[in-house]
Amino acid sequence: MALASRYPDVEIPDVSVPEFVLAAGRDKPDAPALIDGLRGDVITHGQLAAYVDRVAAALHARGLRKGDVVAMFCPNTPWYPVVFHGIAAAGCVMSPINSLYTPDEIAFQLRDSGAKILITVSPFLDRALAAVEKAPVGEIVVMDGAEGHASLVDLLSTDAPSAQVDFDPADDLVTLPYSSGTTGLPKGVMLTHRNLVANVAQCRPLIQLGADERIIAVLPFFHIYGLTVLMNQGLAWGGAVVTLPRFDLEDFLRTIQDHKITRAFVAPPIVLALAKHPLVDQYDLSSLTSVLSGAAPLDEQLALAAEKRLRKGADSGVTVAQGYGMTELSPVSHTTPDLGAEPPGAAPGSVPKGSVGFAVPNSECRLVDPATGEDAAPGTRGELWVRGPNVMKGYLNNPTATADTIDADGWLHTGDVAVVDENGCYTVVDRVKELIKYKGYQVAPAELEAVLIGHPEIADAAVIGVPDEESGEELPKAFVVRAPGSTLTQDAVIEYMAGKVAPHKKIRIVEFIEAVPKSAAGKILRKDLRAAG
Ligand code: 4UW
Repeated sequence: MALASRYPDVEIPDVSVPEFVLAAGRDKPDAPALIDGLRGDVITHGQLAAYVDRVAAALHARGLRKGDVVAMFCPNTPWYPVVFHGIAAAGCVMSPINSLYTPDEIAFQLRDSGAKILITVSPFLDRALAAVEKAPVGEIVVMDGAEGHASLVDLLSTDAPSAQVDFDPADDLVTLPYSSGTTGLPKGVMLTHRNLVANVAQCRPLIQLGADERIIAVLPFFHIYGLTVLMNQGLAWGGAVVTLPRFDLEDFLRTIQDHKITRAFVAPPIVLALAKHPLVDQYDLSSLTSVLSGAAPLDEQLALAAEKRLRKGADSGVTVAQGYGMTELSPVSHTTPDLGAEPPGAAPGSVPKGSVGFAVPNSECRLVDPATGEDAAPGTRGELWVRGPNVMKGYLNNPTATADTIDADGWLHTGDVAVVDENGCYTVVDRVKELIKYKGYQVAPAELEAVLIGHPEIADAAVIGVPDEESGEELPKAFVVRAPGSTLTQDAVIEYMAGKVAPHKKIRIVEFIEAVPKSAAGKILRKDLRAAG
């Protein structure tokens, strides 16, 4: 049975992402759009629109056209949104690369996405150059400049004519982030202009950002949560987005205080710091009205503790609550509304703390018993399926994985298990897919298994996530079958992997086994490994 959103449908304008997101700023060209949280540099809404036009023109002048992929390998700065919207306004597709990636991981994405240009920053240039040796691109642009490379200043100072692009928002891709989805290796998630425009519009009735709000952007723009919720939602209603290049608790707290941040969209480790770290008391955080956490489960008691602490002394009504999303959903499917923005008939503050809130407008959900494929009985758990205008177009060059994830009726199977209460509030209670989340980042077991098997002394391997009581994190654990005669140690396996993958994907526990349990079809029986510990 399809459960419709409790919110009335919203209009989804049939326009490109830059046209939609930059519209609000046209009425307030001198107001800040982007602020560097550390340096204080400001880009106004008027400058943003002008710069976006120049970046698009420079890309067109290089011969790039609709559908061409441009990869971005950059930390959060005020220039990231300029470049993203410039790429989008040129009709090109921005593929965001995780800042922590190793050259091998970067090369995989460049090759798989077919990126024509790589845009990076000078501190990342060594890794970028090592990656393009394996997966060549036409050009590397270094935003802040480097010998022999075009810089952002070069792009902005082009006198080429503005790019003229005839958009078909429902069909044209705007971004290509990578996700492992429910199984297998990372895949390019094809998100259209309409997907991203829809998702910002769908959040509007729940998260009612005012034109004078300030959003702190510490979560990375290279993750779809940062791209849609922090950057695009933050700009679309005329507010200002204050960027930080990485999470450092003192910088984060000082930026909230000094820039009078009103909203923080974060992940659970930041809520943990807000609840527990002594430094928090040294800053005036009273400008905050809302802290929303997502990307991994947030403990209910932790949310309550953070909320209590932030309210103390500040006489503020700040709320700490949760949203839920997935790259393949652009990403928001559920979130906790602002107080007073509950759907018709629901009482203010009626979202339980452990819940991820209501389904966004224009969407429907189902909770399905994975064993039977039937709808779960009311009030009982089932796999969450979502249908709506924010569901991806599919996985790049992978019709099989697409068909395994989006069924013939358009339902996207999330691989997460949820329950819904009588008010229509959803709570995520489990995950039935392979994916591991470490500090909100994706860790795909299949990817780590492939790297492990690349070791000459490893005959076979399987990876699962195991809960760590102390940190509340899931830790990637490898079950390793040694090659005959090998004396490989646990530490040697950990060290080998640390040299090959980004820090969040490191194997943290190793157990040697005789054979990896597999089904007759050769699928790793992860639940047997889980049961064995
Ligand atoms: N509780 C439990 C949660 C939760 C969760 C996500 O890397 P991806 O593909 O995407 C994300 C997106 C997170 C997000 C988007 C919009 C938003 O508003 C918000 O909260 C404010 C968060 O992480 O990983 C998707 C997977 O991450 C898990 C879940 O398994 C999902 O399929 N996940 N949010 N609140 N688990």
